[in-house]
Amino acid sequence: MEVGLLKQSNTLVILMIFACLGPKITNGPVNVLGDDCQDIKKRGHSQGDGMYWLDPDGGNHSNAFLAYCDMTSYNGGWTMCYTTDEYVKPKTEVAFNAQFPYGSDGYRTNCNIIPFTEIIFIDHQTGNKVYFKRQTNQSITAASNYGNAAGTYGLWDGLGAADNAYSYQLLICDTSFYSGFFVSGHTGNCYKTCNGWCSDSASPYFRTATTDANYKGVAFNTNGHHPNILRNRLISFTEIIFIDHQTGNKAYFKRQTNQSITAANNYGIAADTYGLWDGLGAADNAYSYQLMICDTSFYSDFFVSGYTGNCYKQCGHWCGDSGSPYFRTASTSYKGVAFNTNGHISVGSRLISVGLR
Ligand SMILES: *[C@@H]1O[C@H](CO)[C@@H](O)[C@H](O)[C@H]1NC(C)=O
Ligand SMILES: *[C@@H]1O[C@H](CO)[C@@H](O)[C@H](O)[C@H]1NC(C)=O
Ligand SMILES: *[C@@H]1O[C@H](CO)[C@@H](O)[C@H](O)[C@H]1NC(C)=O
Ligand SMILES: [Ca+2]
Repeated sequence: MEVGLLKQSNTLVILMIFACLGPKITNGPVNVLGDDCQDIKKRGHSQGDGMYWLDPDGGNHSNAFLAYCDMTSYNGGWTMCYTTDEYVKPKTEVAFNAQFPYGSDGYRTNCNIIPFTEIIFIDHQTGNKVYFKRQTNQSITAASNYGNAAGTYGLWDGLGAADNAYSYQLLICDTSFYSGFFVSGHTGNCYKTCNGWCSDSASPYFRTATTDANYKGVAFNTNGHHPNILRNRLISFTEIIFIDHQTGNKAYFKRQTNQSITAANNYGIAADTYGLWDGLGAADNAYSYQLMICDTSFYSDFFVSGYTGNCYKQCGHWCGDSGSPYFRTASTSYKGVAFNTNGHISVGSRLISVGLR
C-alpha cells in the first residue's frame, strides 16, 4: 500500500530549474524543483507522474530530496510518502533509494514537513485509490503531529473508493506498536489515539501493519481491528530463509521450479501448488521440502516442512508428519517455534526471522 499527501494550495512557491542533481533513475528524475508535488502541479510544471526534486523548507536547496509525484490521480499533486506491506517508520525512514522505486516495497521519501489537508492511500494489488479531505481545510504537517489524538484534526471526508457511509479520522503515529498514517471511520462518537482504537471493529481502516501479532497485515478499506487480516505481501520470491536467533543457524529453501510467487495471492493454498523445494544452509538435505502460506486461526505464517509419505500438507492438515524438520512459528494448538525440528508436537519457544527473495 502506498500513502501520499496533497498539500494545501495557498502557499507561496518558487519554482526553479534544478540541474545536475544525482544520477538518472527510472522515471526521471524530472529536473524541476518545488516545495512539494502539489506546488509543482499548481505552477504548471508537471511532466506527469514520476520523480521530482522537493525542497519543502525552502531557502538553500542543498537539502532538496527526491520524491515520486502522482500528478494524475484526482487532479494530481500527491507527494507519495511510502510504499510498504508491513510496519513502517515514516518519521525516520525518509530517504529515497533508487533500488526501491515507487510502488515497490521499500519506497520512501520525506513527507514530514509537507503541510497537507488531503491524504491518499493506493492499493497496488487492486489499483484502488482512496483519499480523505479534512473538513476544515487547515493544513497540518506530520512532523508536529505524531502521537496526537485524532480529535485534534476533527473529521475527514472519504473520497474515491472510500465508503461514504462514514466520516473519517486521522492518526499520525510513531510508537513501537504502530507507526505511520492511519485513517479509519469515526464511530460511536469516539476519536482514536495511537494506542486506543475505540474498539472499532466495524469501520473501514487504512493502515499498515502493527507489530502486535493480533493486528498483522495491511488494511485497505477493510476493518483492521480484527486479528490476522490478510497480509498484502507484495514481494515475489522463489526462496525463503529462516534464521534461528538463538543459535545463529540459517536454513533456506529454493523452489525447484524457479517460478516466483507472492504471499498475497497464495494464502491458504495447499503445498502441492508450489511443488518441492530444496533445503540449503542448515536444512537437512535428506528431505525435499514443501511450503504453505497460512492465515487461519489455527496457524498464520509461512511454514516449511519435509515432504514425506508422498503427502502435501494444507494449512489445517499436516499429513500426520511427526518425522521431518519443520520451520514454523507458533500455532494456536501446537505451541512454540520450530526451527529444523519436528513441529507436529508442541516445542519450545525461540526467536526466529523469516525472509524472502
Ligand atoms: C547551502 O548549504 C550548503 C550546505 O550547508 C552550503 O555549503 C552552501 O554554501 C549553501 N549555499 C548558499 C548559497 O548559502
Ligand atoms: C478553505 O480555504 C479557502 C481558501 O483557500 C477558503 O476560501 C474556504 O472558505 C475554506 N473553507 C473552509 C471550510 O475552511
Ligand atoms: C530458472 O530461470 C533461469 C532464468 O532466470 C532459466 O535460465 C532457468 O532455465 C530456469 N530454471 C528452471 C528450473 O526453471
Ligand atoms: Ca532547503
